[in-house]
Amino acid sequence: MDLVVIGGGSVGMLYAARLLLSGQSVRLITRTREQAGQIRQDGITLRQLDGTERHAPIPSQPLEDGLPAADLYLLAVKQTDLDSILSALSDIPPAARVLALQNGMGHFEKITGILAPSQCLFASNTEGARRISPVFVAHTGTGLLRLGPWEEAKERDPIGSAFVELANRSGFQAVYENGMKPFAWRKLLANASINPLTALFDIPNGMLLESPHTMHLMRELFQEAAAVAQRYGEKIEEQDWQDIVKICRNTSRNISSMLQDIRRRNETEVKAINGYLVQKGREAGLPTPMHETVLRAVLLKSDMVKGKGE
Ligand code: KPL
Repeated sequence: MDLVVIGGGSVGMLYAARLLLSGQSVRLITRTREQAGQIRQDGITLRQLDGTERHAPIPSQPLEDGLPAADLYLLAVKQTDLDSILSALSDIPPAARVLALQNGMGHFEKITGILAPSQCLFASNTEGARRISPVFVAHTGTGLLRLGPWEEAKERDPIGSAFVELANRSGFQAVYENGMKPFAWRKLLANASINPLTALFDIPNGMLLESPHTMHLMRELFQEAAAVAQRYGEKIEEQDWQDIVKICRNTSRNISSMLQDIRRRNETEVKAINGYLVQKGREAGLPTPMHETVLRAVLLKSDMVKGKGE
């Protein structure tokens, strides 16, 4: 299978490096020419969970040089960077698939707006990764990769199925799901309950479990988000809360993507995560005061670290 990973952030680098190291040919497309040049020169260093480091010599090129032909494009850019990638995606071969790995919501509308629904696959990924430099990524926690079409389809997608096998051979835990929408909602609930708190308190995921105060805040965020999800037809149960606690435990050393963004002075995905819940809550007449508060607080913190809040 011809595979292209789009995005030189933590998730893109993790997938590209592990797939390449298991013998799969893979190319990495970065948003900046500078990073592509550095990767072409140095390859990617992957720090594995056991602390050992491996070198992955990955061919890389910037997005502005266009997308090479492939069977599958792993779209590993943030929601906030999606708009700048969309026009390049409209030129991919008609038989190719795009696997969207975004956190939050909003990407479904954008991607299906330019590609045929049969070309679009969606993923929910709870693997923890940290970008240490443009050529260095650390794998910081095990998780599960679920992927498939957004809505239930009559037939299993052959490229999606082949990628599930490939990902499992590369050491990921991957499963094919016929209908990703419920999992996207659950991932949204997890990100909305974990990420803003880690970003505001500047702590790794696992530390949320260490204080009754953070546990309480996380639980309140979960309950508000669950009420919104239920209003949109998702049946949220106690097990879904337990799953969020498990994600924190399994990625305990991980610095959440939102905290990584704050630390690197990048725009966060808080609008696509907590902002989405506030918006959907408003449309359904459901108040979401906790999500509104963390949304404002993360936006403020983001401005402050960028020096705009002074
Ligand atoms: O998806 C994540 C993120 O950081 O965005 C989790 C699973 C919470 C891992 O940190």
